[in-house]
Amino acid sequence: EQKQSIISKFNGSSPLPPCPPTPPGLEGPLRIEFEWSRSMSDVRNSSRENLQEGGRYKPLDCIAQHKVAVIIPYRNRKDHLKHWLYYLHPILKRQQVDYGVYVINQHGEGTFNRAKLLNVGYVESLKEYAYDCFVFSDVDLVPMDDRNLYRCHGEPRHMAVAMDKFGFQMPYKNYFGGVVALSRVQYMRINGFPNNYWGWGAEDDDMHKRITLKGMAVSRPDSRLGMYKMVRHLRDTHNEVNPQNPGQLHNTAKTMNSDGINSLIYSLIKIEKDELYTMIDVDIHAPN
Ligand code: UD2
Ligand code: MN
Repeated sequence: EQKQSIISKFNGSSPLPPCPPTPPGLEGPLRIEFEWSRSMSDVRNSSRENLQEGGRYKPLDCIAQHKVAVIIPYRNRKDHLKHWLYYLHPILKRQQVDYGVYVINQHGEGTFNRAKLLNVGYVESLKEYAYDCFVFSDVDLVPMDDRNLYRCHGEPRHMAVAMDKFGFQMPYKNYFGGVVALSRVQYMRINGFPNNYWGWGAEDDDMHKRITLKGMAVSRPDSRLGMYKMVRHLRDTHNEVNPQNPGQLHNTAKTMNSDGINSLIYSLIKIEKDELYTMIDVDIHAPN
């Protein structure tokens, strides 16, 4: 009987069952430690199992109900990426997602633009596979409970609701930073994210505004499941606080239909397939 099912699994005659709504192998609360001695080869050894090139994975024994591109805005954070990969690959596998990890590297030394990099990740990941859900995650955030599922919901989802750096609370009511998940339909409804928030701040508030302006609500896990650890860090160079950014929030209603995924312009430099991730190196035409 078992042999028969193993044979049919490989000759394709009997399709795999859909994965169950609640993944069976979750662990719940996790112990997360950002060990400074962890090396990239430790990370490869613990994370590479059953991955396809570029950091892609599909459950082996069922058909995933969610095709998720995980998109990370990035520049010069090798150390953080290492911790992220170490923890997230095993978690995403336990969550039975059909996923790919896309690290969107801002080329050059110009002013950083997190939201524009996320837009690039959306476009570039869709060129590879028919993803229906996009999780946008900072490189320095690791969930402390694997029941916080990396998938999309009926409303746009804010996932990082209880971060250690904010005392495991929301810093303010409409906070939408850190890690969020939007379906393809939800993302297109808000015309993606803004392209003109250069430097640090307020782009996450603009995303939240876009969502409510289009009549959607934000869904969140409860604060116990939504706990996160952030790797401690200083503000990066070329990502200084931009005091112009908050003022732009007054114009979101006017500009969001013309600034977003429909006005995105960038130059692709290189796509590099690592075994644990796909690195998209991109020139986003930053001011200096
Ligand atoms: C907060 C929010 C973040 C975003 C940002 C404002 C948290 C945990 N996150 O992050 O979602 O809204 O404020 O812009 O509160 N990055 C690089 N290289 C750089 C600069 C940034 O890789 O040189 C990426 C990286 O993924 C990083 C993210 O951008 O995690 C956000 O930048 P940050 O970590 O410096 O900002 P932080 O922690 O204040
Ligand atoms: Mn951070």
